[in-house]
Amino acid sequence: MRIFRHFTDLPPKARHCVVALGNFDGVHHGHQHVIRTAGSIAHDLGAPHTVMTFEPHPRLLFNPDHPPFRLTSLRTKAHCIESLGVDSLFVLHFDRAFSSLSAEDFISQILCDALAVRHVVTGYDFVFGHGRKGNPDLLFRMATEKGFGFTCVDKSVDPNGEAYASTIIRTYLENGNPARAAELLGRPWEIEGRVVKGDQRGGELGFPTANVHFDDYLVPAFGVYAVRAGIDHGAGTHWHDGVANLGIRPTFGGDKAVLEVHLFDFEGNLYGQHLRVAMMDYLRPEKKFDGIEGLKAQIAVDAGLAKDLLANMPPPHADGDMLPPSAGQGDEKE
Ligand code: RBF
Ligand code: MG
Repeated sequence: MRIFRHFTDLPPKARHCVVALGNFDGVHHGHQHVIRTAGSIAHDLGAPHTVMTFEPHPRLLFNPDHPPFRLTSLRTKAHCIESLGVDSLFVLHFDRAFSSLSAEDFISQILCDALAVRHVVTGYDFVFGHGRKGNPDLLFRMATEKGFGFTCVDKSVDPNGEAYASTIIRTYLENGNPARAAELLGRPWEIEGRVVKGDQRGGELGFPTANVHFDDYLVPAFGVYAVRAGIDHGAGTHWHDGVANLGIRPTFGGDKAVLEVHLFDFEGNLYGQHLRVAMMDYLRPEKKFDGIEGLKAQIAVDAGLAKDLLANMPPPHADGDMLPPSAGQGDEKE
């Protein structure tokens, strides 16, 4: 998959494409359905299958004080999109200047002039352009006028009747239910970040941890999680089972949230490396202990529980790809 950070001077191979358009934070089941719909149209037309997304998330520009809400880093987003068989990903920088472009100009200058799109696919609730005035109705109208195709993908619900939506997934994560979030995402939720230096206390406790930098992410429920930690290995990922604490470590009077991962059966130094931390299950809230001994004993219990839970879950894919699609996706309207 090629990643373009611009839309001018594109190689001819990337133009005349079918493009799925959206913010796609999470690349959840609903997003996957939009992107796959573009894929099957691209296949039928013999055209390149592309995705266009915006970074940083437009909401950040308009509400800079908004607490972090990101479900996927650009790295994870790109990785997920690539695993759907996409040929090119356009990542457009969303700044003030870009946000002042009207919906009509976005369609005519970017989609038509620069990309020469043959077909556009969006979700039913996608809005774009200055003042968020662009929507599927406008795309339908301008598609006829300009001579490209447009498909609007309806809302789809999971087998329990709940919509695939980023906001719902965020709420599950904030409430300590990563297992349910994973069902809506179509894969476990991951925090991906560089391993930074911690305060070295983990060794003393008998549970050395890798501290993962996670500034921009949504902050899920504080507490202890059963995790799978993935280390980049060439084109693939090596996975290790583990247990993690996400929180402020009240026992030591901390105030800044950190993610500390203890990997089972692993020895080595991870400083500076990228770690993918898939949150598989939530074990308990974080607690303030009276002393180190109580905390140590509790971590041993947590580790045992995490091992048992993980042993009963399907193994991760060695290539780090998403799980295959499942049923329950809605129909699209033309
Ligand atoms: N710190 C706390 O203050 N309260 C906890 O409940 C707590 N639970 C933990 C559970 C696990 C599995 C791990 C690995 C760490 C936990 N910690 C907790 C963090 C611990 O204090 C920290 O790893 C060391 O202080 C090293 O920074
Ligand atoms: Mg949505």
